[in-house]
Amino acid sequence: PLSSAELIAKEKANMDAKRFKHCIGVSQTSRKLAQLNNYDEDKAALAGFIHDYAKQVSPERFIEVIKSQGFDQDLLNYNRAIWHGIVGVYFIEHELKITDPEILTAIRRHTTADVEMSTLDKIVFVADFIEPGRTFPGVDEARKVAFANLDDGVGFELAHTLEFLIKNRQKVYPKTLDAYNKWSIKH
Ligand code: DGI
Ligand code: FE
Ligand code: FE
Ligand code: FE
Repeated sequence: PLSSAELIAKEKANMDAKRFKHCIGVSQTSRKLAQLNNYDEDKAALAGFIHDYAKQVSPERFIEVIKSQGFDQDLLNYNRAIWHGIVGVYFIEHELKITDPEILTAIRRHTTADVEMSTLDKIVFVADFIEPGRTFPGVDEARKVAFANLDDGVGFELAHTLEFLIKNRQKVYPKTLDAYNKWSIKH
């Protein structure tokens, strides 16, 4: 494995300063959510730190990897918003040498969520949405809900994301909709 200094250097070199700051924020919030939910804090902090490692990889490079590495070719109908988690894991394995399957799955699911979500998947998904640098209208309520109950945080975030996508007439990745149906519906 890479030393922490090497990992931090690679992360920093792969994104701009603003994105790096976001990753620090997600790491800190992941640690806090792990503590509240009896999960391994260091593992959550690491997953949060690297979750957006591939966010600024070029579309050309993503397309090349989707075509050559056995990914679902339907991914070509989407863009970097979807690719940087699902396909980003390819770069995280090869360049950051991360092999922990729980961490890789949490990163894969961090944008769209999924019907099945482990505690770590939920932590990274929610931390990404409520880290201290986020300022969108509704973020304070999202924080309140998520710190009180992690599952409710997932449901709140998915409803907010669906509203955003529909308002902007953006394509909904089927997994995002499946996740909304699982986590956001009131019983
Ligand atoms: O990478 P971040 O910006 O920190 O956060 P993220 O990985 O959660 O990505 C958020 C973006 O992804 C936001 O602009 C909404 C978009 N997104 C989430 N689900 C879908 C989606 N975009 C499309 N087109 N379809 C989705 O289902
Ligand atoms: Fe992301
Ligand atoms: Fe997110
Ligand atoms: Fe993020």
